[in-house]
Amino acid sequence: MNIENLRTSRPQHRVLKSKYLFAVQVIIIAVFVFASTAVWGVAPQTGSTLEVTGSIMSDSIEIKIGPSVGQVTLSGVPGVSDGQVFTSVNNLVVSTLQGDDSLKFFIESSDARIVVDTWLGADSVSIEMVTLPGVSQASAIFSFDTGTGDDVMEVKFDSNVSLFDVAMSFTRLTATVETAKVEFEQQVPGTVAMNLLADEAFALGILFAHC
Ligand SMILES: [Ca+2]
Repeated sequence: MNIENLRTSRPQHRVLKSKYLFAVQVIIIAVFVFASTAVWGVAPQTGSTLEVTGSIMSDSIEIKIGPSVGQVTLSGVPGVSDGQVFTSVNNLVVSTLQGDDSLKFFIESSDARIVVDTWLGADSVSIEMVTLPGVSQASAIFSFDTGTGDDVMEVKFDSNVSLFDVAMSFTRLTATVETAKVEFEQQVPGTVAMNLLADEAFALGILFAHC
């Protein structure tokens, strides 16, 4: 190899090295992104929609809605600070991924819209909703997809309004024994419109009490 060839080969070597480093960086970033959405949770807010995603482990997540309108407080979401508060939220979408997850909602509000997907694992989901004083109407729209595993859903309402619209759906992927319990306490005279949709795998129990 003459001197001229040596001079021309060095830039090519640098180009190859640069491409190699770029590929390594891309792989590292891809692994980091995958790990960040799997081992840790995320909670991005887009407009009025908050999407909460748990980890692939067994999570114990608590979500408080209210008492201020649009306020949501998260605890137990890996990667998200406990007690972190979100505002102007009208729609809440929660996925717990794999693991035997515990998901609890405490709602002090007269309007709640929640979509839950518990993915794999034997999961438990509970919702307690209490309407605010001085409000005459309330609405709750809950959608549950329990994925695989035998899961337990419990929903309790404490109503102080004269008109309450409730719509809930319970679906699952492959589980054979699913349990859904609904308790409704109407504290004042009024009307409750409850629309329930559950597929055949759910043992659905409803307890209604009124003043
Ligand atoms: Ca999980």
